[in-house]
Amino acid sequence: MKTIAAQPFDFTFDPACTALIVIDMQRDFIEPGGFGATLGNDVSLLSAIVPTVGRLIGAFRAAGLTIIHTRECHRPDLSDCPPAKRLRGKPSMRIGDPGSMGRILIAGEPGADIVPELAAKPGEIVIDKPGKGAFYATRLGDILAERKITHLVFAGVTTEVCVQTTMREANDRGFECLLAEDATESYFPEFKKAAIEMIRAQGAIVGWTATVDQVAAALG
Ligand code: C5J
Repeated sequence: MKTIAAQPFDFTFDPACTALIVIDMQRDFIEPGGFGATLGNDVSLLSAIVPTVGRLIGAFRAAGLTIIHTRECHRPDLSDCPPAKRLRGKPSMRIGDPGSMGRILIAGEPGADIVPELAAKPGEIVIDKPGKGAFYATRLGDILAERKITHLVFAGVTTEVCVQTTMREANDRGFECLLAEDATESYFPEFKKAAIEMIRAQGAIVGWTATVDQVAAALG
């Protein structure tokens, strides 16, 4: 067993039963011209964490542990995209529209892919998800059960949307969850801060938080 001096108290885990889940580090959220930018966001906030997420992935690779990458994207015919999701708000382009990195948030398009620096290596799992939560309408739950995973470390974007939603889904399914706080980011720094605080409040009501250095030190 390993222990991380996490917040709000120590996080103890068996590495063999622990997986890293990297949420939606996709070009559509991180690079100019993608979904995040169509919503009026400053994507440079998100691109800044790419090296830190890379360090966390490297620590899990070095330890030979399960690594799962998710991508928020939809089928080309949009049959898995609720009209409410596509039509909400006033983005400059909607899901499925042609953009500078292909159709926005569509599976197989360049924009839906993970940024090249963090691309999955052979043996790592990539899950395409139509929702904000990675358990909804995917095989994630089955994959974790097959591998006897009980503990999850989270990274990725955005903290208060897909990362927090997936952590809450995982928490309700009985997983012990830790968020690597410097390997996640939001377009809204105040939302990231609030999400981290609410995750670990009330005795880790959703989960724990720690830095990448702390996680890497425990795995090393
Ligand atoms: C959003 C995500 N923010 N991956 N997606 O729409 O958090």
